Amino acid sequence: MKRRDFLRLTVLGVTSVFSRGSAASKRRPNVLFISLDDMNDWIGPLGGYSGKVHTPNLDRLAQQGITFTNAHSPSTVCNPSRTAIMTGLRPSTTGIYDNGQWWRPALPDVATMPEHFRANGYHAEGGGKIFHHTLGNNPPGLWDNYRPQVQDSPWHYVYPVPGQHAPKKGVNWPDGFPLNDIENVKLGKKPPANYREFDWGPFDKTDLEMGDGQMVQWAVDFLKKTHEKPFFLAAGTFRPHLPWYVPRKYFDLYPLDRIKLPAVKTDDLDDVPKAGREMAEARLADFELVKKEGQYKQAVQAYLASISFADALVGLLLDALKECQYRDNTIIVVWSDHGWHLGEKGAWHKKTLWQRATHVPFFITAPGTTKSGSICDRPVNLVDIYPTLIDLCSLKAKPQLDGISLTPLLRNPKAKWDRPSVITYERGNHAVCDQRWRYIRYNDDSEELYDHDSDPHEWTNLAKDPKYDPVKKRLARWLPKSDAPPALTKSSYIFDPDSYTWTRKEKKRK
Ligand SMILES: [Ca+2]
Repeated sequence: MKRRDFLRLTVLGVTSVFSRGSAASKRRPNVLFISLDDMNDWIGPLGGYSGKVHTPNLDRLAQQGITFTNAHSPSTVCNPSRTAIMTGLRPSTTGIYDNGQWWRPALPDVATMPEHFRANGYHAEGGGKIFHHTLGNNPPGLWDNYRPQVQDSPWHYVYPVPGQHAPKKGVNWPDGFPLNDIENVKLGKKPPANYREFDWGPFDKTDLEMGDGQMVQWAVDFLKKTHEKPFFLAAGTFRPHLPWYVPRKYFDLYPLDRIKLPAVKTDDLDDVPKAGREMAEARLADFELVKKEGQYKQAVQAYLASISFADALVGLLLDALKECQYRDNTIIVVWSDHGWHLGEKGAWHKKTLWQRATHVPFFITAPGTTKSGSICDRPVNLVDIYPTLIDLCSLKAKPQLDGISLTPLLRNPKAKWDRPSVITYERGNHAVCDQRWRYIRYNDDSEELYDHDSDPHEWTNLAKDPKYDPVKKRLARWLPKSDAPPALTKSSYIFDPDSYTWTRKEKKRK
C-alpha cells in the first residue's frame, strides 16, 4: 500500500469514527404519531373508492415518505387492534379480542409504546383516541401528559372531560338529532344495533371547533414549543368513526349525484362458510335499515366527508411540523386502526376478515431513512410499528414483541419480504395476507382463499379447490401457534373511575 493511500484510509477511518460519535451524541429523532379511526382504504394513495375522493394531505404525505399499500390492522375492531399496536402484541398473544374487555388489568406489566419511550429518555404526550376511547382504557400514568378526547356526539356520555379521568354526566346530543332523520334512531329503537352513533350529517362548525380539531390544535401548540427531551407525540382523531358529523364543507365535496356505491355481487356469500357469513351478517339489519330509509348514498357521502375532514386535520399537523424547529428530525407515522365495510360482501361496519376491514392507510416518513414518494406493496401489519420505532429511535430492544422492524422496507421498499400479514378477529379466526393471496381460517377450521391478482373484490372463494392446497399450506404456517384464552370481560370487574382501578368481582358464595 502506498503511503498516500494508507493516510487516506486512516483519515477516512477517523472521520467515520468521528461521525458515528457525533450521531450518537446528536438528539434522537422525535415521533409524530397520528392515529385515524375506522378509516378504510378509500383514500387517494390506496384507491379503494371508485369515485373521486378528496384526501390532498394524505396524498402529500405519500409524496413525503413511504406509503404501505398492503398494510393490515392486527384486528378489525378498535380495542383489540389498538391494544395490539400500542403493546406490539397480537390479540392471539394477549387475549384482548374485543371492545368488551379492558386491556390494562389483563396486561398489567406490559410496557406500552409511550411507556417504553419514556423509559428510554423520551417525553411522551398523547391526545385524543390512541387507545380505545371508552371508559377504563386510558389509565393515568402511560403518558407524561394526556389530553382526553373531546367528543361531538353522544359518545360523550361515557367519556371523561379534559384533565379528568371520571366520566362526564349527561349526553351530548347535537341539535336536531338524528340528522339523518331515521325514525328508529329518533326513537332509540333497534335496528340499528347502536342508535347513539348511527347518525350522519353536516355541522355548521369550523374544523377547530370540532372535538378532533381542538385535539389537533393542542398538538400544533405542542409542536410550536421548545422541548428539552426528544418527544413521542401521539394525536388521534375520532373521525371517520360514526357518527359521521363533520363541518358542512366536507359534505359539499361529495354531491349525492356523484356518489358511487361499492360493487357488490348478489350471491357473493354463497361460497363463504358459516363463520364468515355470520360476521358479514352481524350488522345486516343496520345495512338493511340504511337502504330501506333511502340513506345509502347519504351514508357513503358522510363517510367520505369524514375521511376528508380527518385528512384536513392531518394536513394541519403536517403544516405545523413543517413550520416548526423539529421538521428535519421528526419521524411521522400515520395509521388507521382498521377498515370499514359500506356494503362490500354484504357487510356493514367492521369486524370481518376481508380486505375492506383489514386493509388500512399506513405511512411513514423517517428523515434519512425513507425516500420521498416511495411505495411498498409488501404485506405488513400495524403490530410492526412498535419494533420499527424501537429501531428508528434506538430504544432498548424488546425481543418478545410479535411484529418485526420494517426498516429494511423503509430503506428499500422492494426488499425481499417473505413474511405475510396476520389479522385476527375474535379467538381463533385469522386472515393471512401475502402479496397475492388472502387465506382465512375460522375457529371451526372452515376456510376461504382469494386470489387478488384475478379477484380484487374477493368474490370467489378458492379454498375448496385442491389445486390451491400448496398455497393454503404455505400461508397456514404463519397462523398464530396458539390462541390465548380471552381476557376477562368487563362484567368480571368493578371499575372505579376516580381511583382508576379495576377490582375483580367476588365470586358468589353459596
Ligand atoms: Ca376503530
